[in-house]
Amino acid sequence: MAGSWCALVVLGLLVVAHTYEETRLEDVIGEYDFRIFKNLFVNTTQRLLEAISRLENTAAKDESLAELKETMKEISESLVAANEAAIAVRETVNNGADATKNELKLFQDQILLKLSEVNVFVEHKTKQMEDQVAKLGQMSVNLLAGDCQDLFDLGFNASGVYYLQKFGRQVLCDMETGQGGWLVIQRRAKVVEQVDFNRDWHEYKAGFGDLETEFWAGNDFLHVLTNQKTYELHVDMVDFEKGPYWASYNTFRVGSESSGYELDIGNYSGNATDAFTYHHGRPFTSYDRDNDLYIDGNCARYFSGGWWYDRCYDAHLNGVFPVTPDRQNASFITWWAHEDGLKVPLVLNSATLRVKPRAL
Ligand SMILES: [Ca+2]
Repeated sequence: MAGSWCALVVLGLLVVAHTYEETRLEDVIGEYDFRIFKNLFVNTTQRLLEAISRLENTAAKDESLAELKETMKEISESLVAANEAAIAVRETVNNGADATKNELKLFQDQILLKLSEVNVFVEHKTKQMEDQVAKLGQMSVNLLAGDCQDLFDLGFNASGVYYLQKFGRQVLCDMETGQGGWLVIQRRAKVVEQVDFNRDWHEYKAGFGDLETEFWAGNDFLHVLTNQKTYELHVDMVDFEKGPYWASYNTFRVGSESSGYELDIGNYSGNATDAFTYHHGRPFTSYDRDNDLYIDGNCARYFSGGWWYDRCYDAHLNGVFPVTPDRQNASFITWWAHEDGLKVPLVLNSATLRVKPRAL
């Protein structure tokens, strides 16, 4: 539509020129000057038309940016040339009769008005194209975003749910804690509608729950996610009596399904005691797939919830919330801590696991 409008404007310019050609301009400024002016004018409008047509047809992709800039340069030159032509005509007849001068002044004003309209259109079009190119540029980078850190680096600094095109899935990003760029892989909270974490192998493989409340990101995703770069893991927990605790691991990687999603975890720091390293090297166990080291049974059946059980756990963040928290019964969502030389369980009201690429 904009292209048609513009073509009309240019056609209008040609009509104006043609009208003057048939009336008095030629007589006033002389046939020679008029021919020079007319050629210049027709040539200029023709170049404008071509440039605008190219602008309309330019595919909005990265490599078109150079072409777009070249087109804009041509249009800009055309506008300058058209204006110079008009000034030249006025100067040619500067000594003519007042009536003629007025007529030419009117003609030049018309040209300038039309040209300014074309200029506005071209500016608008340029802005539109630049926006498109910028958007496409961002999209193509977005396609490569493999985690929340990548998104953060692209300028997405608000926490919330994002779509990772690379994996075709939504993820929850924490862009505020620490330096931001955290991808939340698990969340437990006491909410009105608790998510059941007592799931089978395939459900843990695919992931389940609600990113807004409680969820497990999925073992397949954990595998591909944590094998892109070297990731660190941060655990936030809140004990029902003692308040918040944290544990950080400089290494966190999950193996492929053929390894049983074997856990590679290490280099603890925090205030919660290192309970997770106990699970290093263990494959995942769900109630329907026993990969644990407990000979007499399946840890996921005993304690509910899939996990990297050993014999059975020091940390178990996929367990159930006790109806009444009780430190004597650590069969629930638990993290074993050492306090005052004693091994005591933290009994949790909430837990969050989040990862980000380890800083170099
Ligand atoms: Ca077993």
